[in-house]
Amino acid sequence: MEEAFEEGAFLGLPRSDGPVDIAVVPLAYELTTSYGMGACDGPQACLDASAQVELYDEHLGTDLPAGRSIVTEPVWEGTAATLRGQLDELAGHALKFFKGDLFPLFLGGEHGILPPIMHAARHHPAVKGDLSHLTVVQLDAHADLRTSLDGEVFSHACAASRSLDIGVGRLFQAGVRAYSQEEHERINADDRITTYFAKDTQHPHTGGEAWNRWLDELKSLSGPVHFTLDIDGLDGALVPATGTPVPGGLSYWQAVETIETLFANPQVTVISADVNEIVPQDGTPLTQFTAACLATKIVASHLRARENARWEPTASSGHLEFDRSYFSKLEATANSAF
Ligand SMILES: [Mn+2]
Repeated sequence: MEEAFEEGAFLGLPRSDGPVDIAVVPLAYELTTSYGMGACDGPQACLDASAQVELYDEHLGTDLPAGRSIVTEPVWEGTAATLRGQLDELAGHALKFFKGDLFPLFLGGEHGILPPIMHAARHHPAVKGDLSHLTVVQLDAHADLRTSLDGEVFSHACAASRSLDIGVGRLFQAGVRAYSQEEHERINADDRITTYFAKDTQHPHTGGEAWNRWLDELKSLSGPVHFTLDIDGLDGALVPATGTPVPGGLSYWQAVETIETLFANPQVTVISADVNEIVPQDGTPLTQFTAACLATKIVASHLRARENARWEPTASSGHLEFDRSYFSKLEATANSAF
């Protein structure tokens, strides 16, 4: 059966009436980019490229949306005058998708979107108001564990450190191959962080063993998980237009295996995901198409989790008060707090 096609929507899927199962949430946020620019236009480029992704999923055995409702939200853009004001706006926008009734897939935008998404995730019923219940699984070339970059504590280079600082319980990273001494020291000092370095997992002779340890790590996780995919975790050849492409990264199939293994873990509920640092590539759609393929893999893996009763809608208690000026208030104390 030929479905209607909607220009600019994820996989070209038209909006349907009734309850939403998956919300694709584009976030045009780019305030702290340090090298290549263009992450602001990345989400729409990824949505446009997704029109060329095959709808058939071999694990589902059917075409997406597989009888489900996948809705593409309008592109979000911040309007506040300050960076912290925009983080508060972004968190307020993300909050709508953390009621437990649907699965949100955020498309970025620079990696600085992660802390406000985490602040909103605090309100997911499975997280119960306490981010220490939440584990973040991150694929990234960078550790994103700096204290600050260019004087900014909410830089994309601090996405993981700030997420831990605002309360995230555990962090598992792979693909990491560009990091500072300070970040290396934090990896060693902070018990909440487990890092698999690309020099080990991509080693030409012993990489397979290290990679299997990473997969075992994913299989041993439990509880609610947010998956954050910085596309520069992939080898730079696959995503040459991303803000900071780095050689020696993960293969496409390693990213796929990470997604499939994580979503297949019966002890884990993946409550949300983001694909970030997407930048439209001129001349070839390779960067945004790679991002679109992996976003599709996330969606298919979530639907498979539903099929196998590993994800069910949960009702929000709604009692927890949301702090709409959380990041603005941190501003005054940022230097001392972090
Ligand atoms: Mn990153």
